[in-house]
Amino acid sequence: MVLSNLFSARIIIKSLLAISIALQSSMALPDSNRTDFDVDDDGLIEIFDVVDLNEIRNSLDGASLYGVSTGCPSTGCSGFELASNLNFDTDDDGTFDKDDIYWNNGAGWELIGNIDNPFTAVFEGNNFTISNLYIRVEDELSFSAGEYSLLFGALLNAVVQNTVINGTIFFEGGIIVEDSLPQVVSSHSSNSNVILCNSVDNFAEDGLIWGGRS
Ligand SMILES: [Ca+2]
Ligand SMILES: [Ca+2]
Ligand SMILES: [Ca+2]
Repeated sequence: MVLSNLFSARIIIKSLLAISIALQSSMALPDSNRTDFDVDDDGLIEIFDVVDLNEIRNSLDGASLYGVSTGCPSTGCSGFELASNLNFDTDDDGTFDKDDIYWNNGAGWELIGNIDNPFTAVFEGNNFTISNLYIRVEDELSFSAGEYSLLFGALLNAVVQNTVINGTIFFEGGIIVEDSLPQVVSSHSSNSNVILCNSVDNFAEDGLIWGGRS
């Protein structure tokens, strides 16, 4: 009797485990299901799409993505690298609007990292382009000159290189300092290098758009 009860308990536990594993795998993002997060073993985790890019904000030290570092070298991973061009016009209809993943009620992209929690790793763009990145700023007075940024909010001991960004910072109103062009990162950088990065950007305000290059 005791043996049979034990046997039943084991079957129940096994069944529960199987259900749990099935639930976990069905809930997980496809991107987090990789068997190798650093395919070329250079210590930089590959970024394949905008969802991967967005997840960097939760791994500011570059050691993992989605909390996983499977496939990184034994010394660990120390950053990220673009493995593809990225386009924030995620439904590919030619415009960035409410039907795109990171529309965010019109606020658009949230910068990666801030002064309190800066990005501290390597971001290698491999000369790929990030397109249709859009940021809406309600109060441009919160940005002092030179701090207009499209991708990163703050860097510390970081390297960002070989990245091209095509995007727009949209101001709700007010005066824009014309010689302050959008940057890949804000001026909140400490002991960091930003090398060969290019933003081909626009500022926009009240229907006016003018180009800039930094
Ligand atoms: Ca890699
Ligand atoms: Ca690997
Ligand atoms: Ca779209």
